[in-house]
Amino acid sequence: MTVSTNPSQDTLFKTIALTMVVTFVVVASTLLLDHMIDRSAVDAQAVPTPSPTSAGPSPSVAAPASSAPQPVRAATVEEGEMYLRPSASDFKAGVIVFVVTNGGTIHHEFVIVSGDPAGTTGDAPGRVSEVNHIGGPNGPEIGDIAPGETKVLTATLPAGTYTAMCNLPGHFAAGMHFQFTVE
Ligand SMILES: [Cu+2]
Repeated sequence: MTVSTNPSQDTLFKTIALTMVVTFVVVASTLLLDHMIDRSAVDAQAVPTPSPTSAGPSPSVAAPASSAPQPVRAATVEEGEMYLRPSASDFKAGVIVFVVTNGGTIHHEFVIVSGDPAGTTGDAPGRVSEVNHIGGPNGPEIGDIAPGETKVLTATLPAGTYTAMCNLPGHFAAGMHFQFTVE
């Protein structure tokens, strides 16, 4: 009884096992073949693609990005003696964030006025006028940034041309300003 059952079970198991192995091998080889065909197809496509890309389409793709930078909503500004360097100069109208870091060795400030104050007279020698301060005399500025300090200025600006500057005596004239546009 047990002797006759065991061989038939063995045969059944062997059949199942063989079927599974054959199925596995077929599936695996099919997948492997598919994979190889896919890869060779990709490789075959990949070979001609780079040469046209580097020869033709690549410059035309890069051209719009470089000729027409997208306006942004935030920028970092590095300032020091005697410079003011923004990471962007074309902004999108609305809330704009300036993250200003004083990398210099003396105190500086960060003031935004509309237009170009160059050549105007401020309230003290060596300063330019801040009459075009956005939103009134106290409109967006960071009055004091210590050496090594980073401060954030958030301003809501409509479309226009603006000047950001440090208006400590002599600093504007020394080069601490840049113009930017909001569109
Ligand atoms: Cu300054």
